[in-house]
Amino acid sequence: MAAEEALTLPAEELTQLARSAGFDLIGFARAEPIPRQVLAEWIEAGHHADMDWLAQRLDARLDVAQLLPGAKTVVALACNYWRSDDASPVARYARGRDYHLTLRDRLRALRRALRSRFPGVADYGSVDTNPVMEKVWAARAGLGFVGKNACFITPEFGSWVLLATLILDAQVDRYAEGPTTDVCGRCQLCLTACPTGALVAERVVDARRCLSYQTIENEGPAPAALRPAYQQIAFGCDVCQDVCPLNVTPVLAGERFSPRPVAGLSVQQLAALTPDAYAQLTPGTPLARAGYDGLRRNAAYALGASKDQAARSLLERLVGDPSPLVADAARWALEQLG
Ligand code: B12
Ligand code: SF4
Ligand code: SF4
Repeated sequence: MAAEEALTLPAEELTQLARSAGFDLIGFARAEPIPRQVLAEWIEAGHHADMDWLAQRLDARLDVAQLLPGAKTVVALACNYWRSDDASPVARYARGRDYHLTLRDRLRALRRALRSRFPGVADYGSVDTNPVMEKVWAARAGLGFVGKNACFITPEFGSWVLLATLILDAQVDRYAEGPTTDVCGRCQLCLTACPTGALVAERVVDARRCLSYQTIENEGPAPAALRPAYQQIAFGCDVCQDVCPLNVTPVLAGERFSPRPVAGLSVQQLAALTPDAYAQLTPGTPLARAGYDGLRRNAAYALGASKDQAARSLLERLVGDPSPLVADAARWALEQLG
C-alpha cells in the first residue's frame, strides 16, 4: 500500500471478519522484528534435529517484512481443536481432518472478506509451514503465553489451539500489550512428565528427544534409548499437555475437528495396517505425513514399549516386512517381549 494512502483498519471489524471465517481467537501485534537470539541459540544447540528448513530463511522467520514488504501488523489467529478425552495412540491435533486444510480454508475466507472490505491492503497468510514464528506472534498479539511445556496456552482453551497468522501492510487501531500473564508459577508437571526429558529447560524442546518429532518428522529409526517411552504413542505426543493443570477444563471444538476412524485404532491395529487400509484411512489426515512405513514403525515401537505379549505373532510377521524400518522396529519390539 502506498504511504500516501496509509490506512488504519478497525481492529474490531477485522475481529468480526475473522470470527465469521471460523477463528476462535484473534489478536493484533505490531510487525516488529523478533530478536535473533532465542531461535539462533536453539538451532546452534542442534535442538532442531534434522529440520534444516527451520534454519533456512532465518531472516524472514525473524522479520515478517521480508515476507510482505511494508508489513505493519500481524494478525494472530487460533482455533480450538479439543474434541474428547477418548484414549488414542494418535495425538489430539492429528485425529481428524488435517488442520492445515481447515485453517487454510478459514484463512482464505478471511482474506477474501478483507480484500472485498479493504481493497488495496496487501496480506500474507501462514499456517504452520511458512517461515513464521507463530507462537511468538500469538504471544505478542495477546492470545496467551508460552508455557514451560513450550506450548502456547490460552486462557480460553488451554493449549488445545492451533495457530495461523495473517500479515498486513496496514496498521490497525488497537494492538495488544503483549502476552497474557504467565501463570505456570512453580508448577513443573510437564517437565517431570515428559517421558524422554525433551523439555531441556523451561520453554525449550530438544526435538531430537521429543516423541512428536520422532513419530512425525524423523524418517529413520528412533534412537534405541527413546523407544521404551513409546507407551501408547504412535503419532505425535500429548503428554506435556495432558498433565497441564491449565488444560483441565477444555472446550468442545466444532465438527471440523471430529476424529476420523483411524484415530480409533489401537497400536496393534496400526502396526497391522495393510497398504489398502492405510490408503483408505489416512489421506486428508496429518497421519499421511509419517507414511505407511513410518506409522507402522511407530506402532511396533509402542508394542515393544508396552511389552504387549498379544502382539507377538504380529511382530514375528513384521520382522519379515519388506521395509527395513518396520522390520528393525519389530525386531526391537520382540526383544522387549523377552
Ligand atoms: C518446529 C515445530 C515443532 C518441533 C519443535 C517444537 C518446538 N517447541 O519448537 C516439534 C516437531 C518437536 C514440534 C512438536 C509439537 N508441535 Co510443533 N511446531 C513447530 C513449528 C513448525 C515451528 C516452531 C519453532 O519455530 N520452534 C523454534 C523455537 C525456538 O521457537 P518457539 O517454539 O516459538 O519458542 C520460543 C518462542 O516462543 C519464545 N517466546 C516465548 N514467548 C515469547 C513472547 C515474545 C513476545 C517473544 C518475542 C518470544 C517468545 O521462547 C521460546 C523459546 O524458549 C510450529 C509452527 C510455526 N510456524 O511456528 C509448530 C507448532 C509450534 N507446533 C504445534 C503443535 C500442536 C505441536 C505438538 C503439540 C504436536 C503433538 N501433539 O505432537 C508438539 C508439541 C511439542 C512441544 N512441547 O513443544 C503448534 C502449537 C500449538 C500450541 N498451542 O502451542 C504449532 C504452532 C503449529 C500450528 N500452526 O498450530 N513442533
Ligand atoms: S511432546 Fe511428548 S516428548 Fe515432546 S516435549 Fe512434550 S511430553 Fe516430551
Ligand atoms: S504443566 Fe505446569 S509448568 Fe507445564 S505448562 Fe502447564 S502449568 Fe506450566
